[in-house]
Amino acid sequence: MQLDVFTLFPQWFDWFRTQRHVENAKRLGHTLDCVNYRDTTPLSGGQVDDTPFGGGAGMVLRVDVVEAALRARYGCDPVELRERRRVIVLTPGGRQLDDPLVDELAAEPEVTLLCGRYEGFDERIVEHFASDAISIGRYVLAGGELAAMVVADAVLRKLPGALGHVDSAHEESFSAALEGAPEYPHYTRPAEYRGWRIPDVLLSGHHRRIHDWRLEQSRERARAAASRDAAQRPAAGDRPED
Ligand code: 6GU
Repeated sequence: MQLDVFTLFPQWFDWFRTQRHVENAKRLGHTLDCVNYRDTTPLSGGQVDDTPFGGGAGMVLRVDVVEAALRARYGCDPVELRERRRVIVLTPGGRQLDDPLVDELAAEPEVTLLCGRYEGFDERIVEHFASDAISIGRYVLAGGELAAMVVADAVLRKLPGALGHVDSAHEESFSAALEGAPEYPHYTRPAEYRGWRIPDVLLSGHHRRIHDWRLEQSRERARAAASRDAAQRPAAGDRPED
């Protein structure tokens, strides 16, 4: 996969690149490159954003600045680019990231993540240059960089060979192998600590029973999460978006 991140803060990704699975992905031939919008801005003084029409707080990333950055990188009109490449804007109102979406992105040969800053993007960027808009949850971050790292982390670790053990990304939380449920509990030595014993079944050496126990634990966690979410969710009609 060729993964490109457009940002005003490429140096924030220096730490991210040092992670084992990111280094492994690169060794396997995948790429992670950061592009600074400021390097190709057509505006003077390195300007990349502007005040919002209609007034209001904050600054908005300009559409001409993003077009220039995409053209310089891909050598084509960004309106056409999105037909052949996933071009994703990171924005709190986007489609919420989940395991199926991560799998979908991990199967793409080319992905571009566009980070906004301050009040975000001129909407024409979203409308005309992006193939997708993604959010990492229902809260607001100061910019898209941390969200881009979350997406990149989740996607890169899914690439075959990026994790040490081949099965590590197979039977994990929210995977199809666990019916989309959270992962079962893990234990390691010591088998007893302060009187807290690990479940006997895990010491039985009985693979079928261990598998069945784990699947049942996973299902139980899914049920607990569902009832917790139902209890937290305001009743229909009380939600601000209703
Ligand atoms: Cl993708 N961006 C920002 N700024 N805030 C967010 C987000 C993205 N996802 C959740 N909150």
